[in-house]
Amino acid sequence: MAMLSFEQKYRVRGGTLIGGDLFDFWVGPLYVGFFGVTTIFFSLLGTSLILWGAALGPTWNVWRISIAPPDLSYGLAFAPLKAGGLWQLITICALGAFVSWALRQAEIARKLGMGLHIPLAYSVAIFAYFSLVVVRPVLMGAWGYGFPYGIMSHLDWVSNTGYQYLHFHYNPAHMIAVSFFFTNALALGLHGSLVLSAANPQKGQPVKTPEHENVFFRDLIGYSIGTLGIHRLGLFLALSAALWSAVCIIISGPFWTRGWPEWWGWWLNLPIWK
Ligand code: UQ1
Repeated sequence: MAMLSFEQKYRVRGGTLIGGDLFDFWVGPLYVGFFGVTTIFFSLLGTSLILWGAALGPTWNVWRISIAPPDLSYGLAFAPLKAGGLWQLITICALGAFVSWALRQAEIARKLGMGLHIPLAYSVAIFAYFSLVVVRPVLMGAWGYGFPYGIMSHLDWVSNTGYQYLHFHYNPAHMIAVSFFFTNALALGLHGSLVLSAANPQKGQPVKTPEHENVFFRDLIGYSIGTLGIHRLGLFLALSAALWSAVCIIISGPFWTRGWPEWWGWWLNLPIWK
């Protein structure tokens, strides 16, 4: 079916999560919806607050602009705008925009009768951000544990937070997250190259089918996970990478306050060495 007639067939009312027909229309190629409106609202407001925060700051150098969370002394209270309150409002806007975007994905998926895999996957990315700026700060008792919004400043935050635990690579959840990130890159590298190799045969040859893809991997390693399976594996690896990233930072502070190398003392302390 040509895309235009396909779109016409599915550009129908319904599938919305809230508000019935309200905002249930398209602008050009884009679906609007209630959550399209809230996405635009939070994005514009959040971006304006970032620009305001930048205007208050000492520099317009894009690398150095930074909007910091409140001082730790404010605990979990609201801070004055110029002392971290802007960071708090920007965080609310960011979460409002991200969650609106996920719900807009869900509405579009419902309209098309598709599964909710995309909003679910995107929600895991939102959860990783939520872990850094809400879950961990709340567990630690101060918004000041959130990371600053700036290109260099957030890198400094990551570095400093890592060194607080002496050697963050000894964090077992960090190890698992990194392993998932690398395995995810391996899987996408294998998949992308396999699909392109099948779609780009030698001159004059017909494009190859998934049978060829299966046989390639059976010849190579005796196993093919299949065309659907590789996408299930990819989604699992990607979501696991983000979830273990969230775990590794949430446990750092709220559940383990010493250096991460010391955590491995459990191994040296096993009674079998006595
Ligand atoms: C694979 O087996 C497969 O099925 C045909 C794909 O689908 C196109 C792939 O992209 C890849 C990479 C594989 C091989 C992967 C494993 C885990 C054996």
